[in-house]
Amino acid sequence: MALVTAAATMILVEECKCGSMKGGSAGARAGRSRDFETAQRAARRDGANGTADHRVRVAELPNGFRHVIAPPGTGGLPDVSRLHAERSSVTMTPLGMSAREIPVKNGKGKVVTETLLMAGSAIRPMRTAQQPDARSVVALLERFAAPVGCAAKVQILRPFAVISRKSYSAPITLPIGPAYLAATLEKAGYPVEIIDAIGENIYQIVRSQCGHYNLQGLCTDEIVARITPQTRVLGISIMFSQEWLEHRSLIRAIRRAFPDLIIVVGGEHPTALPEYVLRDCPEIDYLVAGEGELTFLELVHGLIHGREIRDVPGVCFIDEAGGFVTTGLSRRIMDIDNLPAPAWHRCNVENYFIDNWTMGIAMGRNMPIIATRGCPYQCTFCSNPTMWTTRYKMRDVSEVVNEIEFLINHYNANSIEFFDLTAIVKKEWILSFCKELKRRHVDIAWQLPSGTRSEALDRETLKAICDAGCRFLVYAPESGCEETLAAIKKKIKLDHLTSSIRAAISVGHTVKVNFILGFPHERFRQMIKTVAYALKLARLGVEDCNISAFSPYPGSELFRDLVADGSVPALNDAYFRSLVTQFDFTSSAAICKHVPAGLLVPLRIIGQMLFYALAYTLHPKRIVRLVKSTFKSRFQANNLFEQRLYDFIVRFRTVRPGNRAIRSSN
Ligand code: B12
Ligand code: SF4
Repeated sequence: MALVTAAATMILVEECKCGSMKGGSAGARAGRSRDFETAQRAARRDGANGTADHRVRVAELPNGFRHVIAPPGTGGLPDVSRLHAERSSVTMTPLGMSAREIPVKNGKGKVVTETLLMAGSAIRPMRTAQQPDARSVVALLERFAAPVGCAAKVQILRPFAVISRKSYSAPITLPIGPAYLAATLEKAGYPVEIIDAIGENIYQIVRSQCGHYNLQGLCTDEIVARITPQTRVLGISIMFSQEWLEHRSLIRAIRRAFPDLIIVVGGEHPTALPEYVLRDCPEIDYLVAGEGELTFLELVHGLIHGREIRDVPGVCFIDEAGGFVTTGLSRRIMDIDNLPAPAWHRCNVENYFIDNWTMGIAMGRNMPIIATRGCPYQCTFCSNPTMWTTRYKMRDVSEVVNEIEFLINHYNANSIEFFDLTAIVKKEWILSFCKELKRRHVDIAWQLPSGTRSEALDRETLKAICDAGCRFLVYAPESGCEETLAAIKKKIKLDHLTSSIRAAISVGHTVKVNFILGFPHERFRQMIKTVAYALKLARLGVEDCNISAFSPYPGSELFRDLVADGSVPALNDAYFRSLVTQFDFTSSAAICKHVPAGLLVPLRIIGQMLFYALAYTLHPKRIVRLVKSTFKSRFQANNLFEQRLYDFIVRFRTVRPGNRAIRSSN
């Protein structure tokens, strides 16, 4: 990695006592404009030609101010709170933006405007498709194979679930990401194990120390006890940003118990905020940004052989000088059909079947699958453009059906859930998938619970997927207001969506719709349109609806914009806690500029209640069906509402005092 030339000669980077970056040079001290402009130019140039210095530089200015320069690709500014505390006259944003005018106080207390240059592609959604990995999976499995007789073990941890204490529900699923990682390492010959903290103790729910969350699964001590002395590398999957605070504490506890263990994290959250995560939790050694299988394999191989890992694409770390080193996002795997199938034999799959823990409608033995990776769209509230970029890869239809057959034969699976970001993009793909299921007489229910787009879902496709076993279909329009849809770049037409939903219901699908209220720009009347649209869909026969409150997830375009305009002032505990809105109706965290939380929260609750009131009273057969289901020896939910109700009862029984009472976490 090349270092910035001109700027580096003038601005020295050194580690200061507090661990934040401190820079100073004769040139920088001599005059603001020359140094600052030079550094700014250098940062821009190096960002453009891809040779960015991945260090954040802080230029000392003669008036006592500091300018923080984080060239594109660095992931923004770390540790600003400390810099801030050090020199309180300077106002700084918590994350990097390209160039921002900020009001600062000069030495005499007068407010002046300064330009603060910061940038970070890691928090800026990628507008292009990530580079493909030119290397083949098979070749890499060979090239990075474990040394003969390798004794160094790799464990992959999926931590406990972090659920708001006031949550009415929160789905629990099998860990498909870790299962993919384990399969790849196993195929390359490494001794590997998955610690699925949720699956290994699914009925244990403990209260977090801060009192805000319930933690489901193995608790910290139990996870630490599961790490073996032979383990050389511990990979930790961190998916949700809202779980970060508790998972950070867990990582700290693991580090205390195992000072020499190499800790690597990956997943959506670290990918969105790589530098922040590494600096916020120095107990982590390496971070993998983006798609994980091949990068993790190469990293593990390098670590076990004691090789230099600075050039492994997709790896980030803090170097000895305190600089943030990154090789960017991992390159996208092109031949995903050659990736080894998820290593379910390393998880306690059966535990998930006991009380039907899953994302969609539980049918007894639901198992997840992924048929596509990435999404070609760029909705502004979604982190996909940062994590997977716009590169969209579909697996070969016959490979997907092979995997389904395997799950039926080995796990007796009776329902397959697609965890794809947006499963149905290409009509030809889904039609040939249906054809293949029929040709092979694969008789299984399958579901699309994570939400899909409607473009490819015309009557012909809807009929085909229904005939081929699709039992639950989730559309994700997000809004019922065209203006909002345009603002969030959702790129759907409501009339087209409505006719697709109408057709879906008429061919026999159980349909759910997802909405979000409270986008930053939204006005009350626009939100009302969304609620009204939801109610219209209830009348049409849609069975389920989720109205969530907008949360600015790291990695999304809206998150970046809200940081830029100061609406997200700092990445602190309060921010991460504010993200827990999904299954907690009491959460009043709202970032909408025109509608206060006091109005948004009741609107969400009323919208949701009215939807279900209509969905049941206008379709009384559903009430009869629900009553019948409750009298069956094993409850069978007919839609997601009933499924979540069931989950709620199971959790309630689990945590009821006198039964398996909630304990405090350690
Ligand atoms: C299934 C799913 C769920 C399931 C649970 C999934 C699980 N396993 O726990 C349920 C239904 C519970 C769920 C709930 C929610 N979800 Co969700 N969900 C997904 C979804 C659709 C699929 C996840 C998945 O399995 N991906 C496929 C696997 C292969 O990818 P992966 O896990 O990311 O792993 C790869 C890499 O990340 C990396 N990797 C992962 N871990 C590690 C570890 C190491 C060491 C390394 C090296 C690499 C690595 O390598 C893996 C293989 O390439 C994703 C979107 C998506 N397709 O990713 C959203 C997504 C993860 N969900 C999201 C959100 C926001 C939520 C909710 C808040 C509700 C909502 N608005 O949708 C809740 C929160 C729940 C909670 N507990 O807090 C966001 C997360 C954003 C964020 N930064 O937090 C996502 C990204 C969707 C989006 N684009 O907005 N979700
Ligand atoms: S919200 Fe859905 S369609 Fe939009 S970018 Fe994210 S995954 Fe793609």
